[in-house]
Amino acid sequence: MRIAKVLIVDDRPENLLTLESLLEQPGIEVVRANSGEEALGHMLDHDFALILLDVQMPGMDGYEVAELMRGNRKTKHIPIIFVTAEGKGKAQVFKGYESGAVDYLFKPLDAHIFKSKVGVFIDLFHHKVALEQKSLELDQKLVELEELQQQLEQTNEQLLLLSITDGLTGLLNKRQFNANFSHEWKRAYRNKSPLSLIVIDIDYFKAYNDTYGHTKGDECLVQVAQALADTVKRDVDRTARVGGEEFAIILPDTELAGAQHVAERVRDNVELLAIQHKGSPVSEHVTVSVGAASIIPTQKEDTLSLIKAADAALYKAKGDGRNMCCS
Ligand code: GH3
Ligand code: MG
Ligand code: MG
Ligand code: MG
Repeated sequence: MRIAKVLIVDDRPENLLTLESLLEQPGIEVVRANSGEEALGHMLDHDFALILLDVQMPGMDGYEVAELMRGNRKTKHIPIIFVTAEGKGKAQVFKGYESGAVDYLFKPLDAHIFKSKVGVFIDLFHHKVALEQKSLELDQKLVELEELQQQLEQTNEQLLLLSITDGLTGLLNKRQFNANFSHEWKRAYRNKSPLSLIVIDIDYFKAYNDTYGHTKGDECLVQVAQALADTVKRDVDRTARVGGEEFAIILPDTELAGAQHVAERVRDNVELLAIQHKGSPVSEHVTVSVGAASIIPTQKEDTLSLIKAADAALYKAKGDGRNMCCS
């Protein structure tokens, strides 16, 4: 338990001695002051549980000390009990309360009354200290809670990201492609705006795996995916891995000419990766075939029509010799 400090202020040493002996008990530390000025000096160094203040003192009297304390943010909550000579009128007592005292005791002091009154304030002080401690602990908990909430948010964001991305390439996964595609379809239908779809398939990828192994095959997929992501510049465009070695790009607000342009850049950029492919009959490097299609939707739920059109264009690109774009 924290020591409760009590300041006693009196100009007469014998009064200070009396007060000190009455206050002598474990848990209480007494600080003495011989004048109002000295009392104020102590205020800044200590956190007092209680002040016992003489009224009549040469120099600054008890009322002035009390008023100065009330005017100071640091000391205004410290309880003051005036201790003064008996025989003073009611007016004096009122003046004492007005200057901020919580009680008024008369000398000679009755030990029993004195101790019980002081005891009340010492108890209140301990209660206050305990509450302050609790409040500090709660503040600390609040900081921890905020940290935990931040971690939770980050984890949720990571989970969300993982649930929509393809683990190998970091592109959107098939499920998210479907969700985005149907969303963009509805928007294009509402706005009567063109929606384009590009589908991409790596040429002779089975042969690539057979020649270089599955691990190299995976590395190739990552590189191709990166080339696709780098090719597609607009924020609204969405690039996804929709099959083993198949990719798709959704191009909102894009007409066929725009889609054809992107398709050709995609094909070109993959070829420029210059990934060696000895097993390919069409090129010494890894290449892709690309199908593009565009539509202004006239039906609310007919997403398959655009997918079929793009797939048909891809099939044509494969049939016409691969490493090419069709639409
Ligand atoms: P085509 O030019 O007609 O597209 O020939 P292809 O060999 O690419 O076509 P096919 O569909 O016959 O083969 C696709 C191959 O892609 C089969 C499989 O070995 C490979 N593949 C699919 N998914 C993965 C993958 O996640 N990693 C690796 N390394 N290979 C994959
Ligand atoms: Mg005096
Ligand atoms: Mg395929
Ligand atoms: Mg293929």
